[in-house]
Amino acid sequence: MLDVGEEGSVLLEAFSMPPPGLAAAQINVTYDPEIVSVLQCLPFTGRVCYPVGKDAVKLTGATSTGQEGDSVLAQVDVRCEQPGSSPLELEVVGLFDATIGDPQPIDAEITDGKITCASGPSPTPLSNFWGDVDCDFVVSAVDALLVLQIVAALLPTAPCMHNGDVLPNDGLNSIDGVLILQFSAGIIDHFPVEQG
Ligand SMILES: [Ca+2]
Ligand SMILES: [Ca+2]
Repeated sequence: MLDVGEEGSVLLEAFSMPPPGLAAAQINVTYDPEIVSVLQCLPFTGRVCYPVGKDAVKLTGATSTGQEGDSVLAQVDVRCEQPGSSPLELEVVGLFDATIGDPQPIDAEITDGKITCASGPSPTPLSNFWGDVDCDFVVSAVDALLVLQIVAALLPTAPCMHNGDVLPNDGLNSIDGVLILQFSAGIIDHFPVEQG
């Protein structure tokens, strides 16, 4: 799982290749270019790996001796572009073993991968819940009291002080505290700042 803008790597691996081992491979990997972009594809031992179009990388290559067991074929470096999930679909065009003079196809079970991009720590927009200076999403007498304490310099700040200036253009002062108190008591049903 990556955040948007974050980079990560995906390994293309071959598992449990029987003797004489994997020698030639051609594999296409497709992905969702809306979600991820491929920065580069690093092949291992005797292979080449390159992007094809906007939504695929192609891995191809051959080694004269086979690779038995598990091996890494390539490393694909990706970056998350959008929140979401991109499949990594593998299409095995061909896998051949290292039988000299007569490479035999290898049957392989394909395991597709997936990349999940989280939206990440996007900056939360500073939205106003007017009158609520202690961030509890309730406008109460406590909020009015906090404003009055700030105005009296008894308190340096409040967690959501930006919600306190309900009569704008004159800074935070005792009028704001009174308005918040009136709102909490139901005497007024909106603040001057909310008009227009
Ligand atoms: Ca509150
Ligand atoms: Ca004010």
